Amino acid sequence: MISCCIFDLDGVIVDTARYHYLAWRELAAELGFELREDQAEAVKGVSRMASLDIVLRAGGMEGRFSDEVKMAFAMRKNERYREFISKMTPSEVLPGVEDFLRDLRANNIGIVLGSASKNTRAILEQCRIGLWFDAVADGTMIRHGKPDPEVFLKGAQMVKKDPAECVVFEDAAAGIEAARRGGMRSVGVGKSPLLEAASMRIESFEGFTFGELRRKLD
Ligand code: B16
Ligand code: MG
Repeated sequence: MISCCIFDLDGVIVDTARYHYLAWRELAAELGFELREDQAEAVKGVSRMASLDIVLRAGGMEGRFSDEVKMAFAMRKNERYREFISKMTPSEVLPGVEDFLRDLRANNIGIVLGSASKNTRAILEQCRIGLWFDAVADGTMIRHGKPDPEVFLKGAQMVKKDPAECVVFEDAAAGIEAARRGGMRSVGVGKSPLLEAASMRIESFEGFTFGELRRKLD
């Protein structure tokens, strides 16, 4: 049985990965190295500080800075990222997402957001999609980032749903693993080969229906 769908934000509802990349790339340039897009792939779904470690490693700079300096780097990156997301519009909600949410609503299925991002509220507001969600669990509420299941378990708890009845939609391997550890099924969204551990996969939400989800997973 499926009674609740939990959605990751970045890469599932909207494509903010591009803005994360641009902001990290600027930080890397300030530090004197070029961050390639394929190197930034690994920050998807990972918390801000863990992402910073990945970026520093890409530049061969891991272990060089104190925690204080690293906090300042992360803050600078986030300020730049906030500038990018402050210009987002509802047109950036990914194709098919709102139709699928409408379908879930019509079938009386819980709709929850589960994101590692501390900027979740700003993005939901900017793209005017916040009202779809019965509950929002985000990076401001948790202590352990994905692949720990905390953010998804928190979301399920907020709407009083049993994890076994929840399906997580994720674009990142860390999120698929978090769903598994939380006892939830998962749908890998996108083309990445890293999503093969998901219970099922879709390339995008275009044309996808709750009926198909139920047929494949129930
Ligand atoms: P912030 P998700 C994740 O969001 C992003 O995929 C990841 O790249 C980012 O580092 C993380 O949020 C933290 O974001 O710096 O805004 O707090 O995919 O879990 O929705
Ligand atoms: Mg994501």
